[in-house]
Parts: sequence; structure tokens; C-alpha cells
Amino acid sequence: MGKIGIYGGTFDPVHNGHLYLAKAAKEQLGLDEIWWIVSGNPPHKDDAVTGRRMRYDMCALALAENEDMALKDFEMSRSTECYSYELLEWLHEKFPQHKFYFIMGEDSLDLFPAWVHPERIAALASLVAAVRKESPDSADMEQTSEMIRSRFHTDVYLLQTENVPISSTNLRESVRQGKAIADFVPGAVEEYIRSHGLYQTRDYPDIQTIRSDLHHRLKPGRYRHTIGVMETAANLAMRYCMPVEKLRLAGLLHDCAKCYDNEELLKRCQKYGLAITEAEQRSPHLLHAKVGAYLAEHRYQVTDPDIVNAIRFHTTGNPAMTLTEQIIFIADYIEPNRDRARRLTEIRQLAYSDPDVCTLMILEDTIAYLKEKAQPMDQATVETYQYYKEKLGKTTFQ
Ligand code: DGI
Ligand code: FE
Ligand code: FE
Repeated sequence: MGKIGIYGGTFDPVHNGHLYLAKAAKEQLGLDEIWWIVSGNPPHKDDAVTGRRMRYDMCALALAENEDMALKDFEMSRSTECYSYELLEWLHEKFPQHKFYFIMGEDSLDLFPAWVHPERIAALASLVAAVRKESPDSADMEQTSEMIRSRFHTDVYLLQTENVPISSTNLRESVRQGKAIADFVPGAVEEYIRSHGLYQTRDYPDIQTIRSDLHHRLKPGRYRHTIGVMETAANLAMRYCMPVEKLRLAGLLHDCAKCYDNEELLKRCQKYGLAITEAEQRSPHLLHAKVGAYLAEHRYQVTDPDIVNAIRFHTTGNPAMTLTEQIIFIADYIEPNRDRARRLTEIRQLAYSDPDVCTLMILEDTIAYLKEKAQPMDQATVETYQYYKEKLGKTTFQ
């Protein structure tokens, strides 16, 4: 029988205060493991909550180096919010051998009786709440916990904690104001928030204006493809709880430099001061990605670096792409007007279920195609392929 702490929450984003509380619970109660459970997205539309996948990914980064902290994925397939009593009933049924300790966010003990079915929670788990050391409320907390003990016939543990003045709400606001948050979240989480452009309300340039500009500049077939990538990127954004407007814009702009021929691309690289790789020298069409990224920033006034990079890497890919970059890379390959690639049906399906495997298959097929045509391979293509192959454990699908 294991003593398992259950730590559920929105974690939008996960921060050092969460880690501190989980560690305190583990140490003070002698728990074997803490199971972190990231809540689903509420069914009503609520822009304040980031997509579950991203909140989950941030927790994975935060917990990567903590062996006794386990990130559980029980709710991954559920789109609706799961009440705590439902979660505990489910856990109790699946893991009858364990004893559960339900860790409550700070100061929520007195609200416990107002939860949905508190008696069912209390029947299946001990309750754990944090009291700040030397807090004037600690006497009240003792009283509250006594009341809950006798009313619900369950153990209630009070953790002694330092005052950790961090909240997810404040962190979101800090990011919005451009303030540093490095002191309050693990480094990898900070990097994730930055690279995904989370919690920033950005003013995106007007899609309609750019659309009509591209309608004039691109050949009809290229324009059709562009719209196909834009809509496919929007679909994938919905699938992965990403900002739809942002992905549409990235899709719309990804081939914005396709109106230039090779000579013009080389000329513009020189003019804009963009470095040219060996493969690009020999296959200058590759440069439409770099030049496109430059135009997005300077001609179309895109300020979001994640969008600019998605355009920059859309042809070759890049190791450890952000989800935005990956979606554009994939959408470019699978949009409805595409019909030549082999394994397209399979790759299209994977786009909506496993973006990493999908990315790897696209790279495999692109590399096979380049070999067949004796085309020079860009270093970025090779490195991206190796990165995803390694990430997925050497699987090949040939
Ligand atoms: O611009 P699109 O045609 O919509 O699509 P894209 O930007 O993905 O470009 C696709 C072409 O680029 C396709 O013919 C494969 C080629 N490509 C991808 N990686 C490399 C490459 N060509 C060379 N020479 N080297 C690469 O590493
Ligand atoms: Fe392209
Ligand atoms: Fe394209």
C-alpha cells in the first residue's frame, strides 16, 4: 500500500509555490509519491485558461527532475472539468491498494464544505491543507480543520509552510506587462511561456489586409495553397488548444516570399543581411522561408517571434520546434490541395493525434525524396530529422 498525495489543479502556469507545497506535503506526511493531475479545460469558453496540453507540458518540464513527483495523465481524453469527488472515486476504483492524501490549494479548507460532494471526497482521502507559519489565521485553520474532521470523519493534516507569495494570476499579469518571472517558475517553464507567447495579449495585424496583399503578389496556385495552409493551421490550433488567430496568421504568411525567383531571393538575403547556408546556395528556393520570416516582421508588422520562427523553419523544420512551428511545418505538408506525397493519408491522420510522429514521417519522406532527386540536404533538415528520431526512440516507419 502506498501513501499517495493527489495534487490537482489548473497550473496555469505551474510555479515554484506549487513545487514547494508538494514537497512540503511529501516530507511532512511521509508520502511515497505525489501525483500531479492537470485539470481539463472548462466546458464554457474561457479565454483565461490556457489549453490543457500546454499546462500539462509546463508541468512536465517543472517536474522533470523530481523523481518522487509523478505527472499523471488520467484526464487527457476528457474535455470537461472533472470534479474532485469524481477524480477520487475513479482513483479509488483503479488503485484500491493506495491510501490517498488530497492536497488542497492554499486557504481553501474553510470552503471545503461548499465543494461538490465533499463527503465523497472525505470518504476516500485524507485532506491536506497548508497553513502559513506565524500567520494570524493559523488558529482559525486549526478550528476549521477540527470542524471538518468531526463533520466528515476524515483525517485533516495542516502543513507548516513558509509564505510563498506567488500566484498563477500574478504571473500571467507579470508576463502581460513584460516583467521577468524567472524567480518564480522553473527555467524550462519560463522558456516555454516565452517561446509559446503565452499570457501575452498581442495585437495581430489584420488578416484581411494581408490576404488581399498576398492575393495580388502570389500566383493563383500558390495563393490557393496558402489559404489551405492557413485553414489547416487553424484546425490544428483548435485540436491542440492553441490560439487560432495566431496560427491562421502564421499559415497565411508562411510562403509570402514565394513570389520571388531564386535570383531575387539571393539578392534580398544580401540586402537584408541574412546568412545563406551551403544547401541554400545550391538550392536557393529554400531561402523563401528565411526571406518570408523577414518580410513577416518588416513588411507585415508581425511582432510575435513564434510566428516569425514558424515561417523561418517551415521548409526544413528545426530541432525542438515549438507547437506553433510544428503546426505550420505540418499544415504546409498536409493542406487539402496537396496530393503528391506518399503516405499522405497516414500523415494527415497523425497530424491530429501525434504531431511528433507526424513530423518525423514528413522528414523521412522529404529526405527520401531529396535523395531520389539528388538534391542537397540542408543541415537543418538533417538535424531536425535526427532530433525527432531520437526523441521518439529510433522508430522508423519505412
Ligand atoms: O513552399 P512549399 O512548396 O509550400 O513547401 P516547402 O516550403 O516545404 O518546400 C518544399 C520543398 O522544399 C520540397 O520540394 C522539399 C524541399 N526541401 C525541404 N527540405 C530541403 C528541401 N530541399 C533541399 N534542397 N534541401 C532540404 O533540406
Ligand atoms: Fe514554403
Ligand atoms: Fe507552403
